[in-house]
Amino acid sequence: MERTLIILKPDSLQRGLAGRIITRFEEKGFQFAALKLMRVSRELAEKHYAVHKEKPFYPRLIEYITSSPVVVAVLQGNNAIAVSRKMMGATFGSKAEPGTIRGDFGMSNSFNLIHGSDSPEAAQFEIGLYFRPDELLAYERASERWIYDMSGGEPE
Ligand code: D4T
Repeated sequence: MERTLIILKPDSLQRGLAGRIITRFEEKGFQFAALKLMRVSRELAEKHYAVHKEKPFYPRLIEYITSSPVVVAVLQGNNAIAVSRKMMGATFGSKAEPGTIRGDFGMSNSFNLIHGSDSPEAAQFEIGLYFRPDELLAYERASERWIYDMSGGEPE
């Protein structure tokens, strides 16, 4: 099973959408390996978004992510990165398809409600930035055998 980091950005909480967004991932069948409310420090934000340092939107991105608390979570599931990013929709709320999180809840391009790791390497790096190893929990869910067809030995 793959793990990925998601962040419900400040606008998700300020607009009272955090619970509904979390529910979408629960209903889809993801398992939460970690979940917490936190304030992102400038230092942490700069580490996370280092790849965007030279981009024109970088200063506003740092302002935004540090402006108010966020919910960070580690989602676990088969193809967790691709599946969760598909649920989020295109980066800009104005372009995201209806049915996706950004498409259903967002109008803004920069206030885009949610972050999700975009590769296994990014997921490993970002999970390590936001969580200590002992905050990641492994546990059995009774529903697991009805979320995936395991009859072939692999999740289907
Ligand atoms: P994140 O990283 O938040 O999951 O978003 P994406 O993976 O979908 O998008 P990204 O890395 O290209 O951009 C990171 C972050 O910067 C904001 N942004 C991006 C912005 O404010 N203006 C822009 O022109 C772009 C490209 C939105 C997401």
